[in-house]
Amino acid sequence: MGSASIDPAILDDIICRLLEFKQARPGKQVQLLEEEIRHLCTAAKDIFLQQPNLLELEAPIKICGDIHGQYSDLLRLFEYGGFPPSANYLFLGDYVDRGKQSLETICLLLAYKIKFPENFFLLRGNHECASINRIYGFYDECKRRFNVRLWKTFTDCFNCLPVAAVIDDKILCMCHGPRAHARGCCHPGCPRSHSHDLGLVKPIEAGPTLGEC
Ligand SMILES: [Mn+2]
Repeated sequence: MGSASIDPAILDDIICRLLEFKQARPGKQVQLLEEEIRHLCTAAKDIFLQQPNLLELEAPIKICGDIHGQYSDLLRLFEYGGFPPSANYLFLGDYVDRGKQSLETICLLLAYKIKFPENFFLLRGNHECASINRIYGFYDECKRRFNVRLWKTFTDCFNCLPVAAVIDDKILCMCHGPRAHARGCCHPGCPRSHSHDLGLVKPIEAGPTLGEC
């Protein structure tokens, strides 16, 4: 554990409050304290940096796509698949933007990452990038519910997310698939010393522009 670790009782309490949403009316907000969210970001960042940029995982593991701030969908997904750690999870990225509850979504995911670091995995999506989530909703949600400083703390954390995973040496997983990564790194700001070029696909000189999914 790094210096940024969270008291396990506080972590459990954060998860508990985020899950109270299940019994609440749809759209209810769970407003954590700013300090708690900062702790989630720094503790999760520590774990991301301790683990490789290309994760080597084992089946069985449930693979989940974009949540995009739809917190009730995230909870429904856990209701179907089992709440961690009853099942192992790999999320492919795009946790924030577009939906109304990016903060609840990313906070629960980071909290589970900290609680179950070897059973719960998060990849970086193109929306876990300041230049994208500045525009598509997450910045505005952080500013409205907290402040811009907190958004910058999330940026520091997102910059350390791993970009890809291989399951049982067979299944390659990354946000939007290899084509999205073919032009080179789409994750500026990453402090990792090694390249994001996974050597899997040739860079495309000219081709259709990939949309923001
Ligand atoms: Mn997306």
